[in-house]
Amino acid sequence: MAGLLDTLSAPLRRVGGAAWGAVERAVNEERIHLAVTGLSRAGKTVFITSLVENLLALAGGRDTLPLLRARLEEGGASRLVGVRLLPAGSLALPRFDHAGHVAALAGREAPDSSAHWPARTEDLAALSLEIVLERGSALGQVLGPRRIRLDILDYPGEWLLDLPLIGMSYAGWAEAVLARLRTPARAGLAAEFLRFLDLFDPAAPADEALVRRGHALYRAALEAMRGRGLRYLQPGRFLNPGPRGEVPLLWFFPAALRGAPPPGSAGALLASRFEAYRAEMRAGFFEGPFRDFDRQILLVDVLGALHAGRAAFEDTADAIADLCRGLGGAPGWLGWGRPAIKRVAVVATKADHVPALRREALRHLLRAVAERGLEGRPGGGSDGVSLHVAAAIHATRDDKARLGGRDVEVVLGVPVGEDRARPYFVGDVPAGWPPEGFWGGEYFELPVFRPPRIEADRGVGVPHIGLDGILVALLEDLL
Ligand SMILES: Nc1nc2c(ncn2[C@@H]2O[C@H](COP(=O)(O)OP(=O)(O)OP(=O)(O)O)[C@@H](O)[C@H]2O)c(=O)[nH]1
Ligand SMILES: [Mg+2]
Repeated sequence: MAGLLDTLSAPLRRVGGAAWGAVERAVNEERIHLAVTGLSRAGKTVFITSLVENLLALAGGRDTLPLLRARLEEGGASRLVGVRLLPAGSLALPRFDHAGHVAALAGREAPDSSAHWPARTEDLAALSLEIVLERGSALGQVLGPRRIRLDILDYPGEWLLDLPLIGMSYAGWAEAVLARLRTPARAGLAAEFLRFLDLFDPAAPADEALVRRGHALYRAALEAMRGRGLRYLQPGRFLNPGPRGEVPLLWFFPAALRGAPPPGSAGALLASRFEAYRAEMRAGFFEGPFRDFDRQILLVDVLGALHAGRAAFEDTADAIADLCRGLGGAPGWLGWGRPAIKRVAVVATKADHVPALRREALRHLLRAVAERGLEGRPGGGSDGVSLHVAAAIHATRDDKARLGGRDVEVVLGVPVGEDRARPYFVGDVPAGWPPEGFWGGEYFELPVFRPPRIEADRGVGVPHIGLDGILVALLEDLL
């Protein structure tokens, strides 16, 4: 049987190896560009690291992804032939440092061998993974195994929010940012910048020192807002400049223009830098490596936003809504034709902060957040969209504790910097958009639990919640 493809291919082989390679790839290889997206600190890098480790472990015979394993079983045997990280080849992008992230989680980088979370992402990084599957059908016997090539991109989360920005003019963007900045949750944090703006005249001749001062104050305001859990923060490179560091096109800030600014004025300088920034992000990020993806994971730290208070929660929801609109996947998205996104998995991350009983409520809360975005999605609605609750790395275990005279479900985890496990009670997770009475007004952060120390060399995978369901939803048509 296996001879059939050989017989059919014989003329092509004579034409040349390159032609044969192309035919073989067309028949046997499916290339998927998977964008793992999310705002800053949503959990992208941890997610990719765990996904890869668990896929490698699954191929090594460990039951790390039960739903995926079940999907690949046929007649009592697995159709999974293998999983491997592909060599970097001639990639123009930096490579995702999978080994480095695993080493941190395995405690190899710490003097006391304790596990650490990977560091904040400062630049784009790419990774390619190949999943080899036996074909189920009789035709499979003729053609041999299929290869699914997953190209995955990691990037600093702050940059994603430049997506709504690149469709705007300077004047329109500044107006929108200033309206948000003057809301009560932000005005206090941006007070010094707002006072500066009161005295700033965009029609006056450009004074570089003054423009730099405005830029520094705006940037300080963004940092203060990020520190309070606010997430709708633009431009992304003000918070995370990336490998090119401080370049003059960054030195702008939002200021209200009254009509077109005269040539040589401060307003004209701000607008020209905004245009240069926009053009660079568009060419270097959104139209470059970010352009071709056809499946998407959107990670949302719903619990973190909920705990940071009403302003942070609404801010995250607004950001997610605008991203869903932009990333929705209709051809012609933001004016340049891009392939449609076939499947989107929207995921509430870090679900190991709540015990199993409350994860269903978290899913409903995620639905409420996602629905606002999906309504405005080009092409409309929730086609191809699935909702999930997950923890890329399960750093806790469920337990019960006595609190205020009653038994409550808690999670047990070791906070970073401590060495004993503590119970943590997340409080109520509303099973929908939080009602008025929900908000207490205070701000607090979710505890950061130490990750479990993984055994990097044994290929046993990483404990997680829900990664298998996400993979099945995203890749089902290919499995
Ligand atoms: N308990 C728990 N914490 C998590 C999980 N995933 C992420 N975290 C926490 O969230 C932090 C941020 O995760 P990253 O994966 O670095 O987030 P990111 O989206 O890559 O962030 P940027 O690179 O800054 O955009 C980690 O350092 C952990 O503290 C998880 O599954 N469980
Ligand atoms: Mg990251």
